[in-house]
Amino acid sequence: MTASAPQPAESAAFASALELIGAVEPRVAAAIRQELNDQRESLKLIASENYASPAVLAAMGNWLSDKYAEGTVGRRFYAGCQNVDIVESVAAEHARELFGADHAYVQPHSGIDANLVAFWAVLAQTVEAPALRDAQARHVNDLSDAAWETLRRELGDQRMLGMSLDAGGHLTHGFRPNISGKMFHQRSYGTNPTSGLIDYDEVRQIAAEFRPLILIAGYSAYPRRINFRLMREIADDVGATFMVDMAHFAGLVAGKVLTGDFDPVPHAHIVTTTTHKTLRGPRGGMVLCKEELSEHVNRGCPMVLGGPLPHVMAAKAVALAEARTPDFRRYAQAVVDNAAALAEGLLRRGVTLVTGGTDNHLVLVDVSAHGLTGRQAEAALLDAGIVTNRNAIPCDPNGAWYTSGIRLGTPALTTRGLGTAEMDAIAELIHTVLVNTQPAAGPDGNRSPAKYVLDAATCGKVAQEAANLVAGYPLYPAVDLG
Ligand code: DSN
Repeated sequence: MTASAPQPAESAAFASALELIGAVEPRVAAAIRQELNDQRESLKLIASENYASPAVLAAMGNWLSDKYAEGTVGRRFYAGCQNVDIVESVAAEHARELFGADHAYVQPHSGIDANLVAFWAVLAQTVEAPALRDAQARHVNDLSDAAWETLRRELGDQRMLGMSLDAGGHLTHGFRPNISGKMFHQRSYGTNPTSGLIDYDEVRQIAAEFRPLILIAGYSAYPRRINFRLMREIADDVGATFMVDMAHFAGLVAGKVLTGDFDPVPHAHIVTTTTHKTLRGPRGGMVLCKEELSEHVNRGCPMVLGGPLPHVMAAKAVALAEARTPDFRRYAQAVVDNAAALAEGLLRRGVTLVTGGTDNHLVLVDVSAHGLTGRQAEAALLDAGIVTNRNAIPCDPNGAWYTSGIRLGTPALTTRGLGTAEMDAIAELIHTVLVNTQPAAGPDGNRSPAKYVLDAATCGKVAQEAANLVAGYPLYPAVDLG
């Protein structure tokens, strides 16, 4: 999305849409307009966010939204789904071809939903549970309480092994606050305390002891590649199903930056993802799997999903078509190059990074050396116009709320066209904020994990430089709303 002149068609399309909306509810039209302005002005380093193309956005705003289409292509619970069938088939075809998957299911509304579809598919395929087959064969609303009770009994004690939350794993990989933590008994593997890297021997040892039904790999805050060939070997040794949640790095797989041992699709039995992060599509999810799991995956709706969102599936089809182009490959490589440049810039200035660097799209900064919590660093950076999010680091003494880390990611700024020189400039800005922010006392006089002081002059100077940086790389340059 590098600089180009406003295009009359794109500008007119979005301006007309806003006019229509504004005639009914002006506050909503104003908020949409303001969101564009805010995003244009923000130096966004949230590792899980991106900017979808105007074509992807436009695919979501239309009458496909009006259609109910529970079931899947060829097996709908509603009549009149011929156009939804086309959209869903095209998205699935692109996904299969792009990722080299046997099967693609493009209905999940989010990453959590995609994971739930995958968990239930694995349970249905591997656990002898007639009640589950029965549940899948009907509409979920038709199940009696007694049927659910039987189902729970039959599923029994199932186990999942995933990456620990503070090492960068995800809540939906069997942790208590998520339903997966209630469906499965969970154990985690962490990272080596010295290198910060996954210790595959440790994973092997825990898997041998714990014997999980599902071994899951994937992360939301691990700045390194995972060797999926090794993980699959470990799963095979203990008879586990190997699942990968590639939500964060799907765009790097699509863009052929992650290949061979680092491409999950050939190695995993089942792969889930979101479509809005590095993949740069609409907000949503997707499941890819081997043929033997496809029938169970296709029962995701109505087993665990509400009615599909045909307009979002249309946008997924558009985004996946975009991801098949040479341009997208260049983009994926630039995301990783930019993350490396950001990491090098921070390291050169003495900032501590978990694992000492990155080889994917994200960087995890340990801010404890600056005497700060992640929450203080996140807020001070935001004051200075730099949008990040706080994140726990391995064995974090400040827990998941205040944390000791901030997570930085390059997918969004790379979409705007910023390159490695700008990443070095951003490293300078981040370093300036970190060294000039001091923890402050709370109302009781004690040091507070949330309060901080950043002098106004430094804050203003960094904010101005951040604004200048993004101003040079206009967002949605083809859209001029007047
Ligand atoms: N919320 C996503 C992230 O920021 O990584 C993961 O679900």
